[in-house]
Amino acid sequence: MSPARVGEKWWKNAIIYQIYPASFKDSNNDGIGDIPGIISSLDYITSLGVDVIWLCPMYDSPQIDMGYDVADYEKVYEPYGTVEDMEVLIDACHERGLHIILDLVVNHTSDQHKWFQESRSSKTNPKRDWYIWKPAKYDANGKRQPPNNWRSIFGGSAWEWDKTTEEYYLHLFCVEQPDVNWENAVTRRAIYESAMEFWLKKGVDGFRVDTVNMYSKQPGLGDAPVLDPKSDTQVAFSQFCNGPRIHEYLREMNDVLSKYDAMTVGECPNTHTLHGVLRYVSAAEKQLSMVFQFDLVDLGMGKDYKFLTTFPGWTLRDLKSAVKSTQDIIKGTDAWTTVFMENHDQGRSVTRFGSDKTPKLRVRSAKMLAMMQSTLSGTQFIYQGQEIGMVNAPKEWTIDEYKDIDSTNYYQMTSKITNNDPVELENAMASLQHLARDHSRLPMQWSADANAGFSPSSSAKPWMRPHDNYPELNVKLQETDDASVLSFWKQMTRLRKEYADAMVFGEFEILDEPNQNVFTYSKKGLNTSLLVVLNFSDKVQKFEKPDTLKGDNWKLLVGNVEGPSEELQAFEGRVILI
Ligand code: TEU
Ligand code: CA
Repeated sequence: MSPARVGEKWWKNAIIYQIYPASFKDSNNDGIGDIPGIISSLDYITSLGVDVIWLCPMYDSPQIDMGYDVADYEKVYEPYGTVEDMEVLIDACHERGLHIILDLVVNHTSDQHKWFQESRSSKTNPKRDWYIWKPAKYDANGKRQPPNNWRSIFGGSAWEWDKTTEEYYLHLFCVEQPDVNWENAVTRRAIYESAMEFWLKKGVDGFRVDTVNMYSKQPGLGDAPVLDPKSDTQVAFSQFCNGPRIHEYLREMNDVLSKYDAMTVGECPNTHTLHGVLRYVSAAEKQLSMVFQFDLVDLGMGKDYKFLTTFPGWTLRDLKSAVKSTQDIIKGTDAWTTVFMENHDQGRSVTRFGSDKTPKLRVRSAKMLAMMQSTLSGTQFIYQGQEIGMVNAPKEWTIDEYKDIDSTNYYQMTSKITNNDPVELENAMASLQHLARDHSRLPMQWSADANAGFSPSSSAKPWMRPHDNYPELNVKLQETDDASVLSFWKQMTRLRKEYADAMVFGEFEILDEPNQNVFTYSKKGLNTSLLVVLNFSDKVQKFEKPDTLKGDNWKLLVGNVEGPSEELQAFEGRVILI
């Protein structure tokens, strides 16, 4: 990796490739991706021009939330492999000059973790206070009620009644994911040792930190404001995101991480002010290297509940302002930012922000999005399959193909509330087809062989159905095609290194804010300047040349249409060097 600016941290100019172990590559025909499968794909990964892999949770887990419910931080989920396999992977990455980061999931554990098993066993157990326990409240009719009205992120109350000790415990996510009590200093130490230092000592280079802004809850755990009077639970982000002690905790955590010079990228949902984000990522604060802001990936989601929306649910002006809010974090500050459009919690970006209506538009819009991602400032993240332009599951697929708890909860809730109303269920399916997390979890499409080449044998049955389009959309086909999305991404990662001054570190400015079809922005580095023009519509648009392009002081660095003309074709993009 060529550092673009002297004295900058290595991770600023890095491109990080995210791997979802269950869906990446199966080595032993059980239909589940595994660590040996990742090891065997490292040459492919390095061929993309990336510098780091981020591995989603591979820890021992009952997999209620696909490993984000950790039962033991120091063990590997058996179908994925062993701790020894992880050691091999870490070494194999380092031999190739790749860094490797893991997912740090410490807002909650699985209810199968031994800490929780002890905690729930009695009120006097020494680990009782390691989780958040509260007695019931009783309403006017003497009926038992949860301690407050918080809604879980997966729907329903965030509190679960536990019969053994007759108290409720808090779970911001699913029932099987009890929240850890971060106020207990002994618990925090145990987390640092077991979840962080165990792996740092084995050589991992850092962590993606799950739900990093939820550890500190508002003192007293009071009710959230009632915004939805018809419901007995309420959206409660204001009560559990960015709580009063969060920055103290993160500084303490950083004391441990800095002993290993580890990088961190924290997940920072529901934090919408510049000031709020800066508190996590300003270098002077010494908390996190960078965070994921959700402005862009939340586009089109329902305000109160993500599935309560209709496709596409956003305008280009919304997208511009979402991009701006992540780019402005570094303007005149000591902070750093990230660029991403996909991860394991999102639908595919081509479906959401481009077009998957025809193969031609799919390929072209995937390349246009690659141009946008590659020219924005910050550390860049590519999610497995994004580099070949994978798209959401087909509209015809029924709920049986959806495996994620977030999706199945929503469908079941709709069916219960509406008494199986066919129209409502059809709407629910339309929402899932748009926004379900399942889309990013379909098996990686390696080849046109059976099951997309995900498992070695054609008789293996992948844990999720491969997308029907794999015969024409796969790595093998694209590797030998210069015009493929994959070849284009490789070109963009090369250009991003070459023009890091403007692409990675440059100052971002929108030039056509009111335009609802075309997104034009400039990136000014210390030595180079770029102009990026992206037609986000499926129609021909006028190319409004900005003043900077008068004369012959510019050249087209890259584009996605043969012989660009005076007009912009549907989903055409151009990156121009000035
Ligand atoms: O996600 C946390 C999060 O805030 C959301 O992205 C959430 O998954 C989404 O809103 C649900 O609709 C992280 C992980 O990325 C996710 O996979 C886990 O389920 C979650 O934490 C719990 O650990
Ligand atoms: Ca396997």
